[in-house]
Amino acid sequence: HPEWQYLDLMRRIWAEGSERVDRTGVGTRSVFGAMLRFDLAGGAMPLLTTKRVYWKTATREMLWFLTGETNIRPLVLQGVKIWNEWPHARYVRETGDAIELEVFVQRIAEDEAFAERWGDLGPVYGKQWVDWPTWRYRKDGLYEPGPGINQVAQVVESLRSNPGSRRHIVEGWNVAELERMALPPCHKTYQFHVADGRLNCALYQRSCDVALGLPFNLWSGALLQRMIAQQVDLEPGELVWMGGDVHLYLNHEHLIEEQLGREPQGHPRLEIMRRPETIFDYRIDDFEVRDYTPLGAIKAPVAV
Ligand code: UFP
Repeated sequence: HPEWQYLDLMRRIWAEGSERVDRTGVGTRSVFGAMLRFDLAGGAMPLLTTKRVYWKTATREMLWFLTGETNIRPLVLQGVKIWNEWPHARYVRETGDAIELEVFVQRIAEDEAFAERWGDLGPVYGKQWVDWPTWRYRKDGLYEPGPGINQVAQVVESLRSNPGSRRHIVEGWNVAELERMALPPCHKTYQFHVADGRLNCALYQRSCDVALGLPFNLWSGALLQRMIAQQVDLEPGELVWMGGDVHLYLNHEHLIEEQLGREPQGHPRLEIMRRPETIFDYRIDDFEVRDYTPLGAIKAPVAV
């Protein structure tokens, strides 16, 4: 079962990882450099079955990326909570007003002006993917903003017109803008590759929280691959996931021990119910997961 790759990675990091103090102060065990491979033929997805993964939440996030949006408000209004901690932490830090996370999120939902001021994550994934900023020089020697680059649209176009290319890349790591991002991109590079009528995808993740982040990142990477494959009329191929600093937080011990005692359950598949006009026209109802009978969810605190 392909999920053993995930469980083996988790086991290895917990047993052999180097203990290090990380940015969050929580502490991790970490290995540097890891690879997982998943064959998406027949609709198979890297959706963990040893605990329930909220794939609809991850799907809503992916669709939000594709809109170019960087404010958490549209996610909050859909009940997606995954990005809430970051703007909340910034609000508390910058205003000194130590309001509860729930109260902060409620205000983001109800007060559009407040959301405008405090709900933005800076130029994170969505912005870089579909509107990478450019600059051009004016005659007077000053420069002004040029048209943004839609990397996702360009990759779809290049996969159609020049499938053999080795340059099908969507990049999130915009060095000049890192400082303005709430979190520099973790799943920073996607490369696509066409062979034998199949669309492969390599995903490079510089930093990976194996317990809480990776289950989402695997689903989302495969989802993007599936949507793009559909748009360019190719069969889904392999997802090759590569991690840089691949770690487990020390306060996730209960999750790790529980999950490592479990075994994979069946083979979930993703069905895309419709073929939208473009890569930007997918909706949450277009996705259905079949044969997903996971073991129960395991809660653990996210390190901010
Ligand atoms: N993280 C993930 N996947 C993501 C995401 C964050 O694993 O998609 F946005 C984790 C990795 C790390 C932390 O534990 O969040 C980011 O911290 P840093 O920027 O210090 O690497």
